[in-house]
Amino acid sequence: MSTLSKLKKAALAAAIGLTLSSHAGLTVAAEEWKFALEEISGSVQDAYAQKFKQLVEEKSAGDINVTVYPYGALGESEDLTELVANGILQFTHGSTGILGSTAPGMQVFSVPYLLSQDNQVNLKLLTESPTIYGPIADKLKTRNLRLLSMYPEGAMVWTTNKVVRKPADFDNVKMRVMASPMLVETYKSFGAVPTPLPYSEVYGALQLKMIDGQENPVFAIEEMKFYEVNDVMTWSGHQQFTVAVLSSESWYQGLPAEQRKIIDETVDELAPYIFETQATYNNERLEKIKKAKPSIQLVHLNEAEQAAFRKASQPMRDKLVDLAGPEAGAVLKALEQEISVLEQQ
Ligand code: 6CS
Repeated sequence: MSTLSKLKKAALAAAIGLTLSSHAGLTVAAEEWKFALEEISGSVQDAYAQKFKQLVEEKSAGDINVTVYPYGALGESEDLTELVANGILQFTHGSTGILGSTAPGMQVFSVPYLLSQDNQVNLKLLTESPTIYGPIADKLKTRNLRLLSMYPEGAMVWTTNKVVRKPADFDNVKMRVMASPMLVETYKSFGAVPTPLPYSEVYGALQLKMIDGQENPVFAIEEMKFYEVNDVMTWSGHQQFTVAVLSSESWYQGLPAEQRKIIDETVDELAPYIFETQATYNNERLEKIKKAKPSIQLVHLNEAEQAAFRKASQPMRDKLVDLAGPEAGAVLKALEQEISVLEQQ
């Protein structure tokens, strides 16, 4: 093939969203699957997507190329979910905090103290739960979203400028939350002033003192540099940051069986990998923060201190029903039941 016709073919393939790969001695058009992240390169979501890319490309022997789009390339979290629902992107991550505005039942994961302190329990729950892959996934299907998997990205840690050990310490403290009505209500119940903001605006808002604090896992506090503009990190034990891996339902259903199998197998293989990776990332990033800012104050709430926040947020169970309907209340009860059974095993 002449260089010109090779170039023409490449340009045409690029125009229709295909890339070229060599297969059994022939140059064939590889399909491109686009995977968007709500986080930057080097994040936990990036680790997931890069491994997904590696496994899918290996399993398809080069017939499929996965392109990973880090946060900032395509839009905010809500935009990414919309692009997947419309079939423009094939995969995205959806933080349950933000996904609640698309699928109200997802707000169940914003109920404080829901998940177990034991991540082996959470691994089983988030990858196999009949409630998650039954009623919750069915609700997402009505928005043309397929729930492929869920995983935690680490314990939520508060960053603030003052020490917060009891709900009264949150008085007048403006805490940034993801745009979820449940998170707004939760932080009100904790005694703070919740302030929803997009992820990209948190650093600037902290720097300009438009907000006083925020919550996120340690790896995110490090890579988004929130520790530079806050002085205290507090492990409150109230929640894990959980995320859903989503694809377009109609796109998935239209795939040949062998490609659906590649996705399903890859997602299964990734579950233990990402559970371990997020723990490593969170541990390593804490060391980075301590090195970069030795003055950072690290606070771990003890059992009694946690109990005060737990008590203050008790009405959130009823609030979930007010905000997301009785089905969400039933989902919460079913998940609590599953967690308690898994904890006994
Ligand atoms: O706080 C947020 O909005 C974001 N936090 C993380 C760790 N991932 C994505 C999410 O949008």
